[in-house]
Amino acid sequence: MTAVMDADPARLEAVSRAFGADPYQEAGSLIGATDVDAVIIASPDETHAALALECIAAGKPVLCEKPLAATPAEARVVVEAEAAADRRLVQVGFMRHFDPQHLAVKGAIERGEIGRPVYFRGWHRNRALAPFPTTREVMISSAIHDLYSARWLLDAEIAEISVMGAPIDPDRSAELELQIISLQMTNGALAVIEVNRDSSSGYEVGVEVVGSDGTVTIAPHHTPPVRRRSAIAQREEPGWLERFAEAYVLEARGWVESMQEGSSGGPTAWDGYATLAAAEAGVTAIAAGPQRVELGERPR
Ligand code: ISE
Repeated sequence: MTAVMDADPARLEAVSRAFGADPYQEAGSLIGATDVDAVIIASPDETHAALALECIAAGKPVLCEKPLAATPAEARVVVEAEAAADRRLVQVGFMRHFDPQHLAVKGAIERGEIGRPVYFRGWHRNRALAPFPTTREVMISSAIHDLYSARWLLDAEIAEISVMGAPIDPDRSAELELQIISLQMTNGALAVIEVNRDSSSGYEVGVEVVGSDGTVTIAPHHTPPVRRRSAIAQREEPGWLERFAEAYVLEARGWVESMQEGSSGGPTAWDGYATLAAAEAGVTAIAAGPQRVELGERPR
């Protein structure tokens, strides 16, 4: 890591010193630096699109944390800018794409072990963490991962989204921290996703795909059960950094290797746009009922 920029001077100093990376006060000068070959964007969501566009303009590959942009329209501008550059430059940080447990599910589907996938069931449970999320953040910051997984594992776009929401502890927050999302996919498959931002236990993400000739369910990721004094205990991870620690490393390593090999893997700018468009439609659906997801033409 040759350079780092952070708006927090103390954190910038600490990371710069820990990794021997040149500290930058401003992102544009980091992106333009001659000894910077590629960029990871892990800044606040509303800065993602502009920084990704700067990377594309500089011709530098970029791994951009989700969401790709603050709005689908901004994400579409990134998609078009990459298409105009006529080379794959953008990967979006849907790290479950690199999680071994999710890849095992994807592999079973690709080997035809369940026949034609017809139904995706997802669950995504977080422990309550301050600052507590708004209804919109539950969808855009959390459910966006599950929407990506449904698109990825069913190999189809989301045609229509419906959402029901409820507060979990109204005394703590009136926001809809529990959201049940129903999808109809462009290939006719269906999906139901439960997103819960105040799980009473720990952090858990699960997927199950039902096919025409079988069902595949993600293996549990918890530590092994311990039996003791007539009780069985299993430790759940406290949060996503622990649960997906391996996936984050595999994501970054795969991104670097794709650049070294000139290959292109992982979630694309289009994935970032299409998944965000579905999430935005989901926010609307909470109050307005089922929404069609209109993506427009995908650039060649
Ligand atoms: C967070 O931003 C993430 O990306 C995590 O993967 C997700 O589990 C969490 O709910 C989000 O807030």
